[in-house]
Amino acid sequence: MLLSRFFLPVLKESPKDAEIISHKLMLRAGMVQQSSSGIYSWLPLGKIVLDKITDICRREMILTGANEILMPTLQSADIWKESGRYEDYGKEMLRIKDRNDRDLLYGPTNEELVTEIFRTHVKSYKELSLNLFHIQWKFRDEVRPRFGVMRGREFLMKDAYSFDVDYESSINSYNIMFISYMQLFKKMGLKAIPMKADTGPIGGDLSHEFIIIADTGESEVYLEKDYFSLEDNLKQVDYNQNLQKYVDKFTSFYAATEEKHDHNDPKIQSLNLVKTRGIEVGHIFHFGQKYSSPMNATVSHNNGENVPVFMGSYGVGLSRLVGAVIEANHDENGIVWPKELAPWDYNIINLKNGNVDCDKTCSDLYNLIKNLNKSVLYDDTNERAGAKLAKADLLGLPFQIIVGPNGVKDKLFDLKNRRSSKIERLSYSELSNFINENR
Ligand code: 5CA
Repeated sequence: MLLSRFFLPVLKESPKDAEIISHKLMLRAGMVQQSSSGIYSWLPLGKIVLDKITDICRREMILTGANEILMPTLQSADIWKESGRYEDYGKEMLRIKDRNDRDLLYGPTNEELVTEIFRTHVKSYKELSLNLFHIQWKFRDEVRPRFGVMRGREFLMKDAYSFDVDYESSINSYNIMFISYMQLFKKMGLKAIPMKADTGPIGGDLSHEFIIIADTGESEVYLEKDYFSLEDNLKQVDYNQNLQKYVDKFTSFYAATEEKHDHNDPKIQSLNLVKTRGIEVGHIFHFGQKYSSPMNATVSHNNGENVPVFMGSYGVGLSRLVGAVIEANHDENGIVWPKELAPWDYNIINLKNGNVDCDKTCSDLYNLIKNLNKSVLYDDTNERAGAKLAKADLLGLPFQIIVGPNGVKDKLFDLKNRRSSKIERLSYSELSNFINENR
């Protein structure tokens, strides 16, 4: 991508109304624009990252055997009256009337709608297990939308719903999702921690939040010191095997929020705990027959009896993740993307646009990188060198290749690693070897 052709409305000043660093950086880097309180337009740079996160999540869901569907944002109030949640949900739910005075709502979550789809079509245990997921915008009229896309009113969620004939197989489906969450966050280059959680308005008897560590996170967390070495050992698992032992292994490590646990708790002292902070990026629930009973979603068991189906639901906050990733990966100069989520792998910076040698060298490098199947952003604008370098740090691509008139004379290039800030001076062949090997 040529920067001169890319719509990147970078802000020079730090936005005053943004409270946290990820929100400030997302506005400065032209990733999003607020449209009204807690509601954002996604500009090209933000959209690229949101799509990368969404793709990784989607691919992992498909690996588990889940089926992708797409339910609408607007739902009929009738099914929510059936489940009993229409009144319970309170002011967080955006209620709408159509021209015929029918009650609609903008979905804050989809348990009811997916249960309605299920009960229309599935009648027998032979068709189970089934997991249906979708990726769709949600609306929750949060009392205090804040922190940009991290606590929005409109936000993008991946939500999956499992259906099983009995409790045991339903727990197995829950375990599959639990492990797939560990995998998908790892594939995003993030370290996620599962934590036992309250079930809130979704309900049920079993629930875990997945949080990623960031100093500025909303929840205080105690974490077993060796936890991440355990996570590092998690290879791609076979979702057909019994996953209970993996889940037990992860949950045997003690992670707890401060509110729920006492400092003097002997369990905390007996383990090697580190105090840190985190952001909730996923939440899974097992609620059995909570929706299937009132909504009469039953299947025939192999003993001939009809039973309400056992369900769980599994959410990932895709738009929240964009903010959370930045919250966990930045320095004083800007964003530092994990390589898995970087909008491009390389950033070529032409320090003297218009200089024939610089222009030629940069466009050769640009073609070389593309031919090696790596993605590249080329700053071919006429801005001054200092502003270009600052912008490159703000955008946070993993590697910068800095091309100026002096280096070009000697056929030498500066390769900067954004995370470590280390700069190496390389010849053209050293640079092309580096790009080739750094897959
Ligand atoms: N139906 C269940 C699971 S599918 C559900 O709605 N779970 S949830 O309420 O925990 O939401 C799932 C995830 O969406 C959360 O873990 C969080 O990452 C994200 N999320 C929730 N509220 C917001 C919000 N206001 N802004 C941005 N992301 C949010």
